[in-house]
Order: sequence, then structure tokens, then C-alpha cells
Amino acid sequence: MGGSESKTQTETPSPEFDIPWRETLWDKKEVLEKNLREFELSDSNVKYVRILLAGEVGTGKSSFINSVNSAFQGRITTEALADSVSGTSFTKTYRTYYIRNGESVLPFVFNDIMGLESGASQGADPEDIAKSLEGLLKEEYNFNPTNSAKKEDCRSETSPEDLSYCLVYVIAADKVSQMNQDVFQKMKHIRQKASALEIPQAVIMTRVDEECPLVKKSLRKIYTSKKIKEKMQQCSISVGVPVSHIFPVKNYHEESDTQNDMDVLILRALMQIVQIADDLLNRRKTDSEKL
Ligand SMILES: Nc1nc2c(ncn2[C@@H]2O[C@H](COP(=O)(O)OP(=O)(O)O)[C@@H](O)[C@H]2O)c(=O)[nH]1
Ligand SMILES: [Mg+2]
Repeated sequence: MGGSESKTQTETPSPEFDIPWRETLWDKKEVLEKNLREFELSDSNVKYVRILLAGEVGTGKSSFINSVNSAFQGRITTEALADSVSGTSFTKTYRTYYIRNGESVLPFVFNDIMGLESGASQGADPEDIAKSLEGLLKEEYNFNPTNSAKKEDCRSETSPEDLSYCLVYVIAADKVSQMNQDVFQKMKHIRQKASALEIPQAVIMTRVDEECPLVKKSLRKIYTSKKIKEKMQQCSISVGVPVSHIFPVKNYHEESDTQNDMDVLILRALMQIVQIADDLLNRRKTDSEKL
């Protein structure tokens, strides 16, 4: 009914908000970095808080760990070995990534868990993810999609450093729409486990440059891009994490030097996650003092 005609006459809405909906201090990278380097955990008996990264293969988990390390070292590092051909290889071994800080290491560490692929024969067994939340998986454990960890793969006793203090879902902005029901089902299972353990949850939304041309051109458009906000809202609904706990980043993937704006988003996301993790550490400390 003349719909197409009237459509061509209406102005296409701008892809951009006039003002950013989240404030970002683009020129405060040094302060952010310093605050993270000097971060003191609320329990001085605990050396570090463990952050568990979970997500499908190819979402940028390894790239995020590398990007965090690169931001602190001031040069591109690839210790966590991101796969250049996505979708084919998995992180099969459970290992801890430390970030060097001069002679020492920073008070937060990462684990990258094998993909949350759909289908029973793919990805880590949700039981294994539950075990890693509880700090039970031994270092160098090899994930196997058809079996969960056996007794010999698990610790009989855990120290506070073995436990996870934040569960971070890594989701690619350009793949949110294609995420499969199976994956959400697995996430739901893990979320229930994390909630039972009172472990806070957050989302790192990667590949924002692939999703939005404005952002590809300038990362500073991250919070004025309507597309990115829409993706974050979509993530929030599907994963069940509030938008306030979703942090969009662009990971290092083809750059040869570190860049201020990429570092700012990465360090800001990290700061929020470390604070959330430390809140749990603080609660556990207070609870144990009450006993
Ligand atoms: N353009 C772009 N590519 C990314 C970003 N993060 C990761 N990648 C690429 O996405 C692919 C998968 O990343 P990877 O870290 O191996 O994912 P993992 O399987 O979750 O560990 C690699 O080709 C990365 O270079 C990003 O923020 N932007
Ligand atoms: Mg990986």
C-alpha cells in the first residue's frame, strides 16, 4: 500500500547517538593502568583472584588474555596463542595465565575454558566448567567433550587461589545473532551453578569492530553506536547478565603496536571485573571471620 514509497521518503535514522551513553576517559589510560598495577585485594592472605573466561570457540578468549597482557607490557604479546583460523581448534588444556608486573605478577589470573559449543559431543562438559568454578580442576587437565573430569583430574583440597571469583562470558558482537539455543542452554546450566556458588558474572563483548563500521573507523564511537548498544542489550537478554556488567572491547588481532583507545577499553573492562571479583573475595573473608 505504497509502503515502500513512503519508506524511501522517510529519513533513515542516524546510526549514532548524539552523546555517549557511558562515559569513557580516553586520556586516562595511565591512571587506569597504575590503579590495576597497584590493586590490593581485600584479603591480603590471597595472592590473586581467578577469572574464568567461557565462550564458544572463536569468540576471542585467547585474544582477550593476550590483549590484557599486551596492554600491561606495552607491546603485542601472544602467550595465550589466539587461533588465526577460527572454529577449528580448541583450547584443550586447562591452564592459568599470569600477567607479569615487573619482578612479580598482578593479583588476578585467567583461565580460558574450552568452547561452549552446541551439541553434546562438542565443547567442554558443563560439569567440568562447574568444577573449574569451584577450583577443583588440576592445572594441565585436558578437556574432553565426551567425558568429564575424573577423580585423578581433580584436587582433593582447594586453596583460595584455586577458586574462581568471576565468571566472564566472552561473546563476539558479530556472532550474537547466530548464537545457538544449545549454547544458551549450556550457559544457563553454568549460570545456575555460578549463582549457587555466589560467583558474579560479566560479559566481555569482543569483535566490536567487525560488527559496526563506525567503531571500526573510530573506537571512540563505541558508546555512540546504536548497533553496539543493541548488541549489548541482546546479549543481556540472552545471557541473563545486566547491561551494566557487559563490557565491549576490541582485542589486538592484527596490530603490531599497542594503541591507547584499545587499551583504555580493555583496562576499563578489566578494572570492573577485578573489582567484582574482589567484592566476592571480601564477602568470603567477612563470612569466614564470622565463623
Ligand atoms: N576484528 C577483530 N578480531 C578479533 C577480535 N578478537 C578476536 N579476534 C579474532 O577472532 C578470532 C578468534 O579469536 P580467539 O582469541 O582465537 O578466540 P577463542 O577461540 O575464543 O580463544 C581470531 O582470528 C582473532 O584474531 C576483535 O576484537 N576484533
Ligand atoms: Mg582460544
